[in-house]
Amino acid sequence: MDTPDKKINVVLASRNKGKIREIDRVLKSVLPDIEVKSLDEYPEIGDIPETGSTFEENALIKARTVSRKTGLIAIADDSGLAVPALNGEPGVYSARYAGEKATDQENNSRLLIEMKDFKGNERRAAFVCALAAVSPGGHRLLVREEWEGMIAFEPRGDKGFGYDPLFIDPVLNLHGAEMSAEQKNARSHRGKALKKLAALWEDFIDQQNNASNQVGFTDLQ
Ligand code: ITT
Repeated sequence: MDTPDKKINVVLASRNKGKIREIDRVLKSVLPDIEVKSLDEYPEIGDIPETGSTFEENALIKARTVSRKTGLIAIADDSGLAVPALNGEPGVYSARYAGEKATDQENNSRLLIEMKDFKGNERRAAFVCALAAVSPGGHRLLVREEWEGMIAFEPRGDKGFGYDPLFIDPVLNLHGAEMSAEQKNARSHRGKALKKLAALWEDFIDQQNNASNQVGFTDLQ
């Protein structure tokens, strides 16, 4: 009798509900062999200080910390909005642009104020997403994707999260917060990064399996 393949447990190292919803949905379709556990199952893991100066560094910090504390593979997303005319701000500070505990609405208001005199190309922006997967043995997988668009003068839509109400996708000509989950995942920095991660996943798992077999072998010598 065939036994079904055992799913690989993976912890999603995020407490942002908007991100979690999007990541869960895409992972179910691109990596059906993994069981995604929530950080809520590990209340002892407190806030993880994001001390890096790049999205990649912060994604690795979050994934490494959660993998060490749970003994499982962890996937972390560090993302944000970069406006070239604001020298890349809010960048890695996107979640706290209007202050340490700022709401999405407060961050959006600050962005509109900072950009109030910007016209045309000065309103160009890109969402960036760095995704890191780290295994307890220290193997890592890191990918990055971007979503280019424009910042509107007024918010629109009630879907999504973060800066979605202000971000206009030039292809669909819709604000992020007006898009269905499918539309956003097909266009977004996160949707594209998740697909890139899925394409590299098998090699990542093989690497860590080979390494643990080798450890077993050396232990016997
Ligand atoms: P975790 O670290 O727990 O995952 P966080 O919200 O602190 O949650 P980040 O430091 O990566 O995560 O900050 C991401 C911020 O960037 C997020 O709070 C939004 O303001 C913005 N952002 C990222 N992706 C977005 C998206 O798809 N749509 C709208 N805003 C987005």
